[in-house]
Amino acid sequence: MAQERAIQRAAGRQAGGRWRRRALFVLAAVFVLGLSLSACGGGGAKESSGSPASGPATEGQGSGGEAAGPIEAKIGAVLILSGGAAAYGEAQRSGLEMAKDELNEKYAGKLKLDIVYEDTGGKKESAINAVNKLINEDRVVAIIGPTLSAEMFAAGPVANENETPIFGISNTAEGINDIGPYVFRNSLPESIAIPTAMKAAQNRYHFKTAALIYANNDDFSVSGYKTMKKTAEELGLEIVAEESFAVGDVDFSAQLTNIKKADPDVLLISALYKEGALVVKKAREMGLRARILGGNGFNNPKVFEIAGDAAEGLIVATPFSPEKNDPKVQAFVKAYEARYGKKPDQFAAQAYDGLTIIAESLLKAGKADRKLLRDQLAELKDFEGVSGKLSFDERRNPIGEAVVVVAKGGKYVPLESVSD
Ligand code: 1QQ
Repeated sequence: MAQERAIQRAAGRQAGGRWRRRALFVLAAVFVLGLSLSACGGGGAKESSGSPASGPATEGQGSGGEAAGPIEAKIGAVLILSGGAAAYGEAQRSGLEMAKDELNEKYAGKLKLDIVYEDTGGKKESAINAVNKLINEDRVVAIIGPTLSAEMFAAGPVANENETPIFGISNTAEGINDIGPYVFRNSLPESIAIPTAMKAAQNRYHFKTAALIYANNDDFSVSGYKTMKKTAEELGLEIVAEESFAVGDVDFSAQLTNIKKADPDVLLISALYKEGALVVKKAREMGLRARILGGNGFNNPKVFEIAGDAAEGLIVATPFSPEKNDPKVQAFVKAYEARYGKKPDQFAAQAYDGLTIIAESLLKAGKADRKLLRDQLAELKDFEGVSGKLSFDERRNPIGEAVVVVAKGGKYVPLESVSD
């Protein structure tokens, strides 16, 4: 018995020793945790206050006082990375990744960019959810995208109400900037690009009649259609047919039968690349003789993949051409080709410029602060990007120029460089 009690006491002492050691360990852990929490306490307090997102390292930026680390800026990118318009988002992500790496290297020690990607699949609800997540959970300082104007009309107001800059790199519909003061874009509006293309084509081919076809459930396509119609009327063209379809449609025979009957000199198409290229293909298969002119949706190489030879002669306006004889553009094209094995399109170029504009505005702002960034963006003037020179008008709309290109042998070349 005595022996048993001695064994129990010994066991109790051992157990007591273990508990004491555990208690000491827990105390030490709490102490260390407390220390590290207080070290970044400013960042934590700032985030929960609902004020503009900024990492702990941004504290003290712009004060001119003690040296702080680089401005750490988390940027959201809301892109179409899946579904029928994914080629736009893929080009945009490539442009953003390249810009991010170059900018982080160029501004090492001053600025550290991080991008959080969200895929919308081209759906408005997904764009709204993505923007909410980026603002409230990821606490980004700014959002790039969404890809489509339709998505921007849906999700832009959410960013604007939350006073978070949202920067369109491919929204070309009318009215984007009217969403509010936190909404920007560097993509040339169709109201500038389409008339430029139509006037250049008219000067060369002297059309008398026009037909129109467009996607009637997509804001960009509807806006482009309105601009095309208005410009055709201003140019004195007679509109002999007007047809529409929905995004996702694959059979356009009924509409093109009507258009063929009307026999226009020019067919104006306002559509995203997939449906637009299928319309071009079918129109040629049916023997339509008209010249074809399209909007911004056609500025992606997928058009050539889908339409094949039928794309030959297609006229489009774009602010970016990889053929442009400008050292800045050629350096970009070379670096992009080396990295991705293909030439950049306009969507990659505008994404690349978009992130560069945000980075430079953040440096001017001095810290990753949503409001300071907005104010700097609004001041942008004469930015020399790969997609051209950019300033904003008083409504933050881009002022820029478009080049008119025509499809020749599987790529776009300047209209003025061809003879027929
Ligand atoms: C818009 C467009 C599309 C072609 C972008 C991908 O210009 O939705 O505004």
